[in-house]
Amino acid sequence: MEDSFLGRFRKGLERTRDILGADVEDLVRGRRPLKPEDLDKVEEALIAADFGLPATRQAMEVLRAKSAQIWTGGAEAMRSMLRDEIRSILTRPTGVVPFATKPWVVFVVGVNGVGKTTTIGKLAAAWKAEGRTALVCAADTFRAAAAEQLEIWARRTGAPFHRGAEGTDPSAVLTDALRIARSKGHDAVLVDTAGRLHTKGNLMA
Ligand SMILES: Nc1nc2c(ncn2[C@@H]2O[C@H](COP(=O)(O)OP(=O)(O)OP(=O)(O)O)[C@@H](O)[C@H]2O)c(=O)[nH]1
Ligand SMILES: [Mg+2]
Repeated sequence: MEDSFLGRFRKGLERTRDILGADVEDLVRGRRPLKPEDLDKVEEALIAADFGLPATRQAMEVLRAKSAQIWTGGAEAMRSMLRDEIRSILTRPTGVVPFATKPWVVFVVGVNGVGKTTTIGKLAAAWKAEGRTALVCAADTFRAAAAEQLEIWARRTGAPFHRGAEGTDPSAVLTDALRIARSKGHDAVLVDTAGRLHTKGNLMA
């Protein structure tokens, strides 16, 4: 495992670490005002380190606004500034109270094969054990046999199941599922969705 997966993972991050550790830190080590050329170089280094454009833009805004702090505090100030910024972005959304609505609707989304359908089976079983009923909705109308796989989980857990015909609009399937859940008084609707990359903004919307 170490050699195959973790080893490869570490190796994959090496380039990012080298670029951020050497190139970027060298630029801010000198304790002097950051010149526009320095900032351009930092931007290039972040892109080369696979930060991606949106994250790089965000990081550059912070670095530009706080370049005076970097000037006095050097590389360590820059590191802690970026660390704080990342932490604040990762703050959990507040106000999410499970089962605050009836039905409580949960969309399970993620990359293909990551375990969405299995997770729905587990949630349905766990909630059933707590005395709640969750309607399982097959909104993956894209991949062949996706609904059948979900139906197996619904049968195993004794959860009510709703699907549409293959290729139909997922939102139509969901609308029907919500209507059923409301009329039967189910506590939750678990929505299985077609696998997609989280970076595909149009498919996530
Ligand atoms: N080891 C392990 N395997 C898991 C886990 N969850 C799911 N799997 C396995 O991963 C494979 C894919 O799981 P699915 O639940 O079908 O994944 P999915 O995200 O619904 O896949 P798509 O619908 O194709 O996008 C199956 O062989 C599961 O048995 C887990 O927590 N641990
Ligand atoms: Mg699935």
